[in-house]
Amino acid sequence: MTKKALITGILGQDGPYLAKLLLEKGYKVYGLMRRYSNPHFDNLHFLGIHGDIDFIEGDMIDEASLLNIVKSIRPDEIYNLAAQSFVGSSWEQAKLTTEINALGVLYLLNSIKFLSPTSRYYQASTSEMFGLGNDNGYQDEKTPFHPRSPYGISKVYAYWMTVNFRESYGLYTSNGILFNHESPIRGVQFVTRKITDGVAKIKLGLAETISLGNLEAKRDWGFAGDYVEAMYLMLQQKEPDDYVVGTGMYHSVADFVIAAFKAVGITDWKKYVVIDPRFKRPAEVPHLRARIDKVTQKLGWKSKVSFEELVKMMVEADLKRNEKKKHK
Ligand code: NAP
Ligand code: F7E
Repeated sequence: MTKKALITGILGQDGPYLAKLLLEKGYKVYGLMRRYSNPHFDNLHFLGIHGDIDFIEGDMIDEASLLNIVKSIRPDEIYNLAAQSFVGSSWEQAKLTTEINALGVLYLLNSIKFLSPTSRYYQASTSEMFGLGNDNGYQDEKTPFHPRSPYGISKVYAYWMTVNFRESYGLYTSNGILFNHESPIRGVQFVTRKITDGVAKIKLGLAETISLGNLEAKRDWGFAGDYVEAMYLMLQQKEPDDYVVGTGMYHSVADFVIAAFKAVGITDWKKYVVIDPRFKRPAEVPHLRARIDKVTQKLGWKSKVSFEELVKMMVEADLKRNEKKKHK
C-alpha cells in the first residue's frame, strides 16, 4: 500500500527537500500551505517536484483546518515543519511566533490524538532551544534548555508537548533537534543565504557591500538535503524518540563570509562587509555545536556535505540566479 505523508511548511526550505525524498521512496505527499493571494512555489520548482505534490489549504493557527486535514487524509506520517522560523523577527512578533510554533503544535497533536492516533509525528525542534545551555561546548539530548529568543521559547513548548503526547497517550511522536541547515533554497534573510546572495551580487557588479550583525556567533552548519534523511529515519524506528542532528563542527559567521568570498576568488573581503547594529539581536546565542553520538549510533545517520562544499553550492546557485537577473 502506498504510504501517505503530510508535510506542513511545504513551501519553505526543508519541506521541498523532504518531499523529494519521500516521493523517491514512493510516498503520496500532501503539502499543507496557508492561503496566499500570491503563492510562491520557487523552492519546489528548484527541486523539480512542484507537479508531484497534493496541496492542501490550512493554517497552523486555525485548529479546525488541521482537524479536517488530518481527518480526511489520515496520513501514515506527519512532518510538522511549519513555523515562523526567523529568530530575528520573533522579538517583534512574539505572539504570532508563539501561536504558530507552540499552539499550532498543540492543535496538530490534538488532531492526531482524536482523529488519527496511528499517524507517526515528527516535530521540527531546534538547537535554538539550547541557547546558552551547553556541556563542555557541545549540546546533546541531555543538555538543559536556556532559550534566548521568543522563537526558542515557543519551540521549547512544542518540544515538551510532543514528548507529553507520547508519554500521556502512547502516540508515536518524535522530536528532531536540528542544528542550522542550509541550502540554495534557504530564505534570503538567514545569514548564510544573505552572505552567498550578497557575494554573488558583488562578484557580478550588482552590489557593493553586505551589511551584517554579529560576525562572531558560531553555528553548526550542515546541508538541508542531508538533514531530511534524519527526519525520515526518525519515523521508521520501532519506538519514537528525540534526536540531536548536526555535523559536530562549528564555524563563525566570519568564517562563512571568508569561505563565500573565497569561492568567487575574492580574498580582501573586509572592504565589502559593513557592520550594521540593526542586524544584532537583543540576546544572542553565541555558539551551537551538536554532539551527534545518538543519531549516528541509533539511526546510522551522518551528514555528508562538508562546510566548504555547502558554501560553494550556495554561492554557485546565487551566481546563476543573479546572472539571470543581470541579463534581464
Ligand atoms: P522555513 O523555510 O521558514 O519554512 C517554514 C514554512 O512554514 C514556510 O513555508 C511557511 O509558510 C510555513 N508557515 C509559517 N507559518 C505558517 C502557518 N501559520 N500555517 C502554515 N504554514 C506556515 O523553515 P525551514 O528552514 O524549512 O525549517 C523547517 C522547520 O524546521 C521550521 O519549523 C523551523 O523552525 C525548524 N528548524 C529549522 C532549522 C534550520 O536551520 N533550517 C533548524 C532547526 C529547526 P510561508 O512560505 O508562507 O512563509
Ligand atoms: O543567524 C548571526 C545571528 O538568522 C545565524 C533558523 O533556521 O537556525 C536558524 O536560526 C547567526 C546568528 O539563523 C546577521 O546573530 C550576523 O547568531 O541565519 P540566522 P539562526 O538565528 O541561527 C536555527 C537552528 C533555527 O531553528 C531557526 O529556525 O548569524 N548574524 N549577522 C546574522 N543573522 C542574520 N539573519 N542576518 C545578519 O545580518
